[in-house]
Amino acid sequence: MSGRKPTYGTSGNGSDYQFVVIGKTGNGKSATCNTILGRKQFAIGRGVSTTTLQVQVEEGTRMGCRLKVVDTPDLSNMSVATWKMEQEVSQWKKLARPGPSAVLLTVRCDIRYTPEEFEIYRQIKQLWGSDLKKRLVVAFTFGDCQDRDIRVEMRNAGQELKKVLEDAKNRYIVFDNKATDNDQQVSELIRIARDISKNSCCCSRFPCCK
Ligand SMILES: Nc1nc2c(ncn2[C@@H]2O[C@H](COP(=O)(O)OP(=O)(O)OP(=O)(O)O)[C@@H](O)[C@H]2O)c(=O)[nH]1
Ligand SMILES: [Mg+2]
Repeated sequence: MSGRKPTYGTSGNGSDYQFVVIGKTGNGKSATCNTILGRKQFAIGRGVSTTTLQVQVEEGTRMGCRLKVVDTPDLSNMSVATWKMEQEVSQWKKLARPGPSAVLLTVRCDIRYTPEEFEIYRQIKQLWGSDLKKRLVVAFTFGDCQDRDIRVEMRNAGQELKKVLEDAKNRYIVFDNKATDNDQQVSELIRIARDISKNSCCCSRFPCCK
């Protein structure tokens, strides 16, 4: 949490797109970060216990774009005061400098989205502020475990998940973090981040935005 030092990885000369990955423990936040960077840089959980206990930042280049990825702990696992949670969330934003292009909320697409999970999202949203909705993308993980059409699944989703998708302006991406070839998932993510950046700032100085 805020008292702990974040883990920094490779420190590059700036990035074109920054991603902050949030969500419930075990939903595949760290695995998604690895998929984005295309290498195993973040520790993945094996058992029932929480793996990521402090924020971790890593950078890399994919599809000609310099990417920064911020992996986060699940705040609901940390029994700390609200003001400390506020500090933690503001640290995530700072670490994603110059600012997150997209915030990826990991949601497993193979199991039911629960009110408890919605509460985790609601709490982060409250701490983050109104900027979150502009950058929110639902990252459906465990895509390899879902053989039904995700669009049909979303139509039949409960109120909570529908609300999250509404906040995200229906931006979503399905991740199969077990796939060995993940170029298509990453290029889709970069396309979404580019759209968000174009709509929220003038960033034509970045090669990826032209
Ligand atoms: N089959 C499948 N397994 C996945 C996928 N993504 C993650 N996993 C598995 O889910 C488990 C948890 O993944 P993590 O990435 O450690 O989850 P996390 O959200 O970072 O969890 P914490 O760090 O504990 O908060 C691991 O066993 C992963 O291998 C996926 O897309 N498909
Ligand atoms: Mg993790």
